[in-house]
Amino acid sequence: MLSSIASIVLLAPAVLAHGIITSPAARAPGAALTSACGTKITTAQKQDNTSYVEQLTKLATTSTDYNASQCNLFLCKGLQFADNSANVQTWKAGQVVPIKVSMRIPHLGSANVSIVDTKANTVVGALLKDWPSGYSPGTKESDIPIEQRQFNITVPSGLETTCANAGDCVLQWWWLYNNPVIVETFESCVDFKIAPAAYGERSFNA
Ligand SMILES: [Cu+2]
Repeated sequence: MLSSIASIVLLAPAVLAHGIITSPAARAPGAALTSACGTKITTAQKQDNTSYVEQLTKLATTSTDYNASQCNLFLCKGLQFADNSANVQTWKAGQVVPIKVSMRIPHLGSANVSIVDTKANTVVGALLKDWPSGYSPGTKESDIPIEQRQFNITVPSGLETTCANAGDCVLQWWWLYNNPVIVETFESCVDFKIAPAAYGERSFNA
């Protein structure tokens, strides 16, 4: 009894943050994260898979093993493809993909879903979902409209080259809480590649 109370007290400081893609499988911390971003950032993300970017950039300033050239905390929170290579989705242009997001605590803000070219670190094409405001209202997860937590995206065409290989592109869910005193940025990434169009689906110039 006493020991269980003690462990609750010990766990209390690890406040859980708020958001992550729960389906398809999103990037998670592993050995590649440690080598790119360092031990502190990896431990923080292992303790809380919904941590936010600003917690991690703060840890980076005191991490001797943080490698800025390998760790971009504003792309997938620094999480690495090598730690998620077993969970690569294979999609085709035009395919409708259901996405599920969990937000443990709502924070009214903005959000979007995009495809990011990971080498160039740029969004490719149009946003697949865009909530410029009004995202994640309320005080508990069930207050958040279901269409903000479970939605479909349609895989765009024209990515067959840019996103041909796993690791070259991610689907990134991005959620920003930006009030006058606190900024919290949440990111969660799904690895995918685009399957080439089947032979009969290709168009040729005669
Ligand atoms: Cu918060």
